[in-house]
Amino acid sequence: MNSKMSDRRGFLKRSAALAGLAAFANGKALASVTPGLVTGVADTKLGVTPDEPTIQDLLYGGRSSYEKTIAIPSIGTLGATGLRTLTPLQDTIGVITPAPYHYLVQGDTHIPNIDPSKHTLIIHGMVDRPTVFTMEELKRLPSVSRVHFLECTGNSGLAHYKTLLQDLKKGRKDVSVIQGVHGRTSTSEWTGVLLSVLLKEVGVQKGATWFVAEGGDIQAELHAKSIPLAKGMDDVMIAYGQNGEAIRREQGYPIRLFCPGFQGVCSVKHVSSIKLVDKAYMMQREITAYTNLKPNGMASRYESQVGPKSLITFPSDAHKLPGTGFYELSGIAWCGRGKIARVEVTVDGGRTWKDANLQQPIFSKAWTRFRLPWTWNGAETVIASRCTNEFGELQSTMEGLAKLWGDDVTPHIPAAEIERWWANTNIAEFLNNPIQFWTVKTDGSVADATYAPLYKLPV
Ligand SMILES: Nc1nc2c(c(=O)[nH]1)N[C@H]1C(S)=C(S)[C@@H](COP(=O)(O)O)O[C@H]1N2
Ligand SMILES: [Mo]
Repeated sequence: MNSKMSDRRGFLKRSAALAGLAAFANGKALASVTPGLVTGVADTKLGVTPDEPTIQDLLYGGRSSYEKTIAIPSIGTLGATGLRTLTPLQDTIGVITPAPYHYLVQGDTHIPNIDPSKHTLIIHGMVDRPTVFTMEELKRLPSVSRVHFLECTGNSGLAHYKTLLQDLKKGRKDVSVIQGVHGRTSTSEWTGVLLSVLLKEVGVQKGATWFVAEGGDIQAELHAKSIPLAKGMDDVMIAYGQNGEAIRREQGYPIRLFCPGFQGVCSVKHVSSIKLVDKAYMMQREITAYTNLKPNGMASRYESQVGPKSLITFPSDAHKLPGTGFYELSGIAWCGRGKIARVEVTVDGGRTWKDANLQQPIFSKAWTRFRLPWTWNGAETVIASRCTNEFGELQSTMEGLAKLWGDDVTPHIPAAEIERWWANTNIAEFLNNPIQFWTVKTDGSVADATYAPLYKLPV
């Protein structure tokens, strides 16, 4: 430090002490501001006086007014019941989703603002000591922090693509395939108590094989979900923290059940009751919704784990490349079972695949950021990513997935048949993890090349 600088610091210290705090920040509400913070934040000589926000705004922070990215209201919201927002995947950086960008699926138009001092969690049913836990009690127990994705069961479904086309037809401008079709997933660091810790406290009785978790929010239909007890004993968490702060109201304040790697509907927000039982309870959200209709007319239920999945987020259809030359292709890969082991990228329509660099550390059941240097020569080309998890399971194409789903119920399925099911039923609606192809056009614009060729029916 040179002497001029140390002089200046001395001056600042002295002047703060002399002038008192009111000299800073144009006299804005300072009562709750600590002296050190004011000196740092508001002193014009340090060049950090905020233009727009008030000191109070800065106490919780705010982004630059030049940043415009938002989690847009879900496609097809007009007329739909419930609240939904979509994560802006096209603008994601790294692997953590800031809470304001976390997607939202609320089965009701009501988001409760629960007083944590009044909220409790009861664990009952087939247990030795039925127990009511207050928030204070939960927070005294040993905790864990883990980075995990959450994904809505319906994410990437063909039904969302159809809705997107309808919205575009109505003149909506803010929607893209990357956000509109795929934006029901986010990744956060979740902090809480493992359910296994609580189950040990209450003593699980012999014969208990499932538990039913219920949300404490008042909805037209109660949000309740049956989960296998084995999952509960493994890595299910009662989470109260999200990215280093209290879980957001939209994400289930003050606590949510968090079931890593399982479809989003299992992660019951505002959880207030866990009942140990000896069978799945066939709740509304596992029988009349979130089931996959098969070609033979039978629906499969309790399909829970998200398959290996990846998406190139840049460039995607929300972007337009400004010209030829160097770009870093980037995207996210995740799976409900373990870690992502490999992501391959094609820039020539699938003729050749190159290994992308994976961001370290790789978390289990979490987004993994991948990156690959790329020089675009200006010619039209098709790009895509495909991932493999640590068990060697490879992400498939739409066609591959349809065969997989159909295999055990019918013999060979001709492609035309598959298309007909997609058009007429919700066969491909849930737990979709197809390879997403993007066409980079000569003008630099990017278009979806997975859903568009399949969905040929009138909107
Ligand atoms: N209490 C309650 N829990 C809920 C829901 C709900 O509507 N109410 N929606 C479920 C669904 S379908 C999903 S995908 C996730 C969404 O969680 P998020 O809104 O935090 O993204 O929460 C699940 N848990
Ligand atoms: Mo969901």
